[in-house]
Amino acid sequence: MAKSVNVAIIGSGVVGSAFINQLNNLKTAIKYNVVYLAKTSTEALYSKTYQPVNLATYQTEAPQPTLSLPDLVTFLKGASRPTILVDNTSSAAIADYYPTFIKEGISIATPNKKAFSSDLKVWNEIFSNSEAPNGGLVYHEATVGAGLPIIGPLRDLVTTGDKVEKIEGIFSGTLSYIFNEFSTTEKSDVKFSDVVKVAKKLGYTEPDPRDDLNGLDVARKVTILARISGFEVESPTSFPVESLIPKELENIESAAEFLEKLPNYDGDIQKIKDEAFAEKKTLRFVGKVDFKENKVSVEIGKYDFDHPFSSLKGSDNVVSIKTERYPNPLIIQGAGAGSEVTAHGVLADTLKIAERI
Ligand code: NHO
Repeated sequence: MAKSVNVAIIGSGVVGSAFINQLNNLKTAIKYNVVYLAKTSTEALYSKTYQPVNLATYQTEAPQPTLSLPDLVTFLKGASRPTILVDNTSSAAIADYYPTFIKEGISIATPNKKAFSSDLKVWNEIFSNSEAPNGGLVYHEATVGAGLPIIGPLRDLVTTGDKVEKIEGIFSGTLSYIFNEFSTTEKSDVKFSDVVKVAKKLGYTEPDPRDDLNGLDVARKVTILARISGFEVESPTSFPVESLIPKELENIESAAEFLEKLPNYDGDIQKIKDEAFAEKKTLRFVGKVDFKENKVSVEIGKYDFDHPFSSLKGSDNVVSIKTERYPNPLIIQGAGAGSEVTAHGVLADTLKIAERI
């Protein structure tokens, strides 16, 4: 008989709906029974007899109220098959519950960064529960670089005994786009505020661009990579993070007013860009983990015109991993944002878990 596993999906937004569509079109030997699908925080599809949810028609089916997290654990544990919980939300409450799910033997695949980049205590709890007998597995490739293979290969290097010396990368699709357009190897007078406005218009930024420009999303991703490499980062606010938001505009209420006033500060970043250009360098917004200098940081960096970071295109991500085995760094580059690539990262993790449980 073919192997089958149960899947519980939480969230059907941008990534969640792409995930559901990819799962629905999957052709593998393992059968995936979606026994619970929370479309939103209030509406869910499930049946007491664990009948699979129809992924082709889920959008129009009449929902029931969602189960509370403790009730969800009870429901999933009542099934005869092992379960993979796919969290496609950015909910901190669900992330805080990961240690319990894992302790109860429920595995997790997720692009939600919250649990892995908040307090170190939660990270430790998640992975110690996962290593315990009967603990669930945890895969979170899409928390850094969307579908790019970064976390898996980095974990493989570390577990096989390699020593990370330095990780350096461009981890925000939004900030990649902004800097790739703003600071080029050819002279340009394009203004920082204009690039931010175009990025917003193209849908590359969060509704309030300050949520990209404050560097916190990059800090969360760097926290995750640092921890995998063995750097015990306490939280994403425990190391220096350069914000691209002018101090005076931090507390302005609306995103619209922020964008209106941003041009007043173009001169400051233009000066840094011109200085870099004179040295034949570009500006890039980078996250770094440097073991030699015992330092984790998020900042604007300057890169020679012929450095791989300088030739980055669109909203691509890039990471350079220097280890004992790879003194010439391992470079991973490609689309690091978007629903399809993020969803495929989550789905690939789901398949890996299914093979192991
Ligand atoms: P949405 O579209 O807001 O969807 C979230 C859904 O969860 C909503 O439908 C909401 O109703 C539901 N929900 C919330 N709480 C719930 C609860 N308690 N129970 C049930 N449902 C609940 O968010 P996204 O965009 O689909 O994101 C989902 C997760 O993927 C987030 O953790 C996000 O950080 C992560 N993620 C998204 C993207 C993306 O493409 N949208 C990326 C990476 C990770 O690589 C992508 C990217 O663009 C990264 C970034 N913008 C960059 O680098 O510039």
